[in-house]
Amino acid sequence: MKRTLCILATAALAFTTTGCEKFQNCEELRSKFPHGVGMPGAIDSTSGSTPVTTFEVNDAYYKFNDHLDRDNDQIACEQA
Ligand SMILES: [Ca+2]
Repeated sequence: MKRTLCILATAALAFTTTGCEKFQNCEELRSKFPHGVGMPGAIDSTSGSTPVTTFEVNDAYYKFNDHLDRDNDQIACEQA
């Protein structure tokens, strides 16, 4: 499982104190994570008969962008 750790960042306003970017919308998030980002063990509940399984597993990034998880399945901006 690929995981990206967030590191300390001090510069750009788009970065939080953990270094995770907070995105304004799914278009922005998908520029970094094309299939969305979610918590470990999350299961897509909104993509019909074929759940998205290719999202990036990264709990820190998910937590900073959980406002983009409209159905609360612990995956933000899931897309095949
Ligand atoms: Ca979701």
